[in-house]
Amino acid sequence: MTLRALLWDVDGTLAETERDGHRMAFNAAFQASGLPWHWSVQRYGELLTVTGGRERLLVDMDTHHDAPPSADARAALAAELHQRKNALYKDLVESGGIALRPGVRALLDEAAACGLRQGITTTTSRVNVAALLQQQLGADWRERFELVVCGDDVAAKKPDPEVYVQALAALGLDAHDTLAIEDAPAGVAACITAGVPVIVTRSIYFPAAAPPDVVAQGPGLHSRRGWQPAAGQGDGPVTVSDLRAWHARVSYDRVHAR
Ligand code: XBP
Repeated sequence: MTLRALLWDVDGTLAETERDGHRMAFNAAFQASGLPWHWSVQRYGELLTVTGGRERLLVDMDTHHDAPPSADARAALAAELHQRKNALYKDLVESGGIALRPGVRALLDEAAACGLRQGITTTTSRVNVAALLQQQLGADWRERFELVVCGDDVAAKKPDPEVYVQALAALGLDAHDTLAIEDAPAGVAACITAGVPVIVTRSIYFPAAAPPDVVAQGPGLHSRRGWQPAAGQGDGPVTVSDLRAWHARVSYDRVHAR
């Protein structure tokens, strides 16, 4: 059991995309479509238990008396709004409105320099991942990642483990040789079901403690402070050596639990 690959979640983990990104774009799409709907910061937080933007729209429509009555018409409206939202989200990220979270870029670079394989494992749409990472990492962003498994690729989104199952198959690695970085309970649940060790970088919408079966959890990759178990010495950002130390604990615990 050696750490060979990092699997990165996107929304909330690489960047705080939800409150000031997807939510704003959804609201702009409602307005552009002439709908009087609006998702407050709080309401959007409630809706984040539903993964996938289109799925989120459909769940919310159940609360609107002015939503179309038939399932087919609702599906068509959700698809139209989602497409509109994604275009608006792209504009927003292309204007530089959403930055990578502090510490992310440094860890991406260090992991690459150390020869760790890296992949993206997300329930968001491919167009949204591409828009964000092209803006933040440059035109060659795709070369940094051996695989990008998105919401478009799976039949069932997180908390279903499919995104991780697909990633492991593509990498040809055992789950124990990887480490995922997630922020949300649905992502953590997907990892645990897939047997992928996971660390949690808490985010705006998911500030609460994660379940104890995660490998480590803390306030962000920008600082070693506040992580449980403790990261290495000093105030600097989380490094590959911290990831390796956390990962080694899992290996040790698994071997000694047998
Ligand atoms: C986050 C999600 C996504 C985004 C919106 O996924 O649940 O649905 O909120 O993206 P993850 P789409 O944390 O796995 O990156 O509108 O493209 O679905």
